[in-house]
Amino acid sequence: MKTRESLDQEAIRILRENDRGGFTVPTAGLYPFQWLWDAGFTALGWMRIDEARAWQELELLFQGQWDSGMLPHIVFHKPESSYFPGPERWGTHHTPPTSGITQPPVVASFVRWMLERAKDQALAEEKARTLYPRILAYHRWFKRERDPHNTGLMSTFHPWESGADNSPAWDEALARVPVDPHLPPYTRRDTSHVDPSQRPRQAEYDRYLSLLEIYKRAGYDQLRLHAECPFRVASLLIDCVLHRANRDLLWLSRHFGFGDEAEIEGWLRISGAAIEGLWDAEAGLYYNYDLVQGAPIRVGTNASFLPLYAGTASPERAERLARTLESWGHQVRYLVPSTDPAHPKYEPQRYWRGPVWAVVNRLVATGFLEYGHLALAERLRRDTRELAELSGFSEYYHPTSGAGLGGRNFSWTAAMWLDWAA
Ligand code: 9YW
Repeated sequence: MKTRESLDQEAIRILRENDRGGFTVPTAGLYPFQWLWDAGFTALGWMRIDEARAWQELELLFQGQWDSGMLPHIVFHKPESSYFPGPERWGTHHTPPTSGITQPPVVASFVRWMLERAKDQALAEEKARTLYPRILAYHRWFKRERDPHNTGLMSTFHPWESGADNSPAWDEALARVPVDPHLPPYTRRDTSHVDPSQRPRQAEYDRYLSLLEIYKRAGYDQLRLHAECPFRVASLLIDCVLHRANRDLLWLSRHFGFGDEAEIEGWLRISGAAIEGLWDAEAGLYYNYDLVQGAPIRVGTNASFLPLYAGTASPERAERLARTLESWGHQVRYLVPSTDPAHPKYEPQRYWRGPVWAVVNRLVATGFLEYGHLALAERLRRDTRELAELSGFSEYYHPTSGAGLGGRNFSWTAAMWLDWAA
């Protein structure tokens, strides 16, 4: 059992060691570039140590932004061979090199948090004001190119975009993706860093990469992908995070007097109702949605609680979600497992199929706290703290044993300690 002081020092050491001069790698070796939502969480951690460095994390992330407004999920700032697929395989021809898909858009919300908490208010005002138009362009891209029919739900084109790569929620939708018969040969790198029993299976990787070939053939034209991409889902991680991000963008617009309120309020009205349409009264939680089949995906995940973070749920639904999460809490020692522990596809050690992720705990706990479920919010914080005390700052954790899994010395887990769990 590690002490709070030694963990404080360890978390700071991890961020400093993973710093590559303005951006933070999630963990050395396994993930040697800058990832979108990792950068957001990691910036919250940097805020506790060095505010200027925290803002810089987001500035470097936006160096990868496309002219369309899209913010890619990986920015390949410097060449590194320890990760696959790298920039050549993505073939996006962007400078700096980037991937061609996005990830949960946490940035607007975290910029608001950073601004509200900053000790150096002058710096925070300047940085947030400069970031604002770039975030707005990103959210406009979502609305224009991922929701062209104004349904209120964004099309997610890759399991990687959801942030929860191999969640059982994507199994059926991914199984329908044909493996490209001309898929260029490749060697996975992830399984040379981490025990393969804690990573996605090979059949999933072949389909992850087959999707890339489809994007390249479509020239990354998003509107073509609505017709041509065989994997299209509405992901709670994307939709709930974006809904809250738009609430916070609205707040920033008012704060700075940018005058974009009417546009953003219009998005919020539609997305709020659409997220509530994902509620399942019988299960007592929200489901992701398969846009190809036009049907809910009946697998409970840690994202099933995120409409609380979005702020779209009624108090009655929040109460019901609390009961559901408590029932999960009787089945595992540490909340929140990434898959319903009673689901047949629950695998407690395999990545997004069961393990606990500190960053999702942070979002779910924020939701319960804001709906007045203080004891449950506190339990999530305590569980996250105890996992770090038991097993250090791992990528994810076993919900029963608390063992650290995946990559070690992990930036966003260390950041969540500094920002929240400690
Ligand atoms: C990969 C960096 C990323 C996270 C994702 C997580 C994993 C990368 O690591 O994906 O190559 O599989 O699933 O959410 O941003 O920490």
